[in-house]
Amino acid sequence: MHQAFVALGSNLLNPVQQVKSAMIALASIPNTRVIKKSSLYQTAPIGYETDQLDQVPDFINAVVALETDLAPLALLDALLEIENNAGRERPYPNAPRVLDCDLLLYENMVLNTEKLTLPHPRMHTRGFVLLPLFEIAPHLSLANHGKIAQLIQSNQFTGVKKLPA
Ligand code: PH2
Ligand code: MG
Ligand code: MG
Repeated sequence: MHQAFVALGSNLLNPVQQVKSAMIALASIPNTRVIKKSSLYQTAPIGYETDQLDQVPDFINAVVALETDLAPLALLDALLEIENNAGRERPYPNAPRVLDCDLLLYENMVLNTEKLTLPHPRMHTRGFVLLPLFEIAPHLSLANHGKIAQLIQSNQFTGVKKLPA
């Protein structure tokens, strides 16, 4: 079995329900178990122009730890299928989405291919990923950016609010 971490995000069509349903869908991937689930977090949108921001709804984000027998690309395909089943459309980059399922980490694997980059190339800059990840894996280190506890300490991540269980 291999350990993997997946980030979930939604800012369209009842995001809380989308993320909860995605957690259930992850548990039904073949040869895969959900080991840990973070709380849900309400997070301010990152990576949009300031003049767009008032039109972009807040996200709900969470991170899940998996154990899987699937290889990374097979797991990625399963994640894309979960997005598609949720009705994911891609009208333009960073469009509001019913569900985004990003493979963050697969063991300590470092991979740079067209289809998949591991660790996820932006995860070390994103409070909406690091804070839920820290909740379920406080001792984790990234192959390329060190301890996540350290990353959280040295960045002032704002706009990430843990929701009550
Ligand atoms: N996902 C993005 C871009 N910006 N901001 C927040 N708060 N949460 C996200 O999941 C997110 C984002 C691209 O995938
Ligand atoms: Mg994403
Ligand atoms: Mg994605």
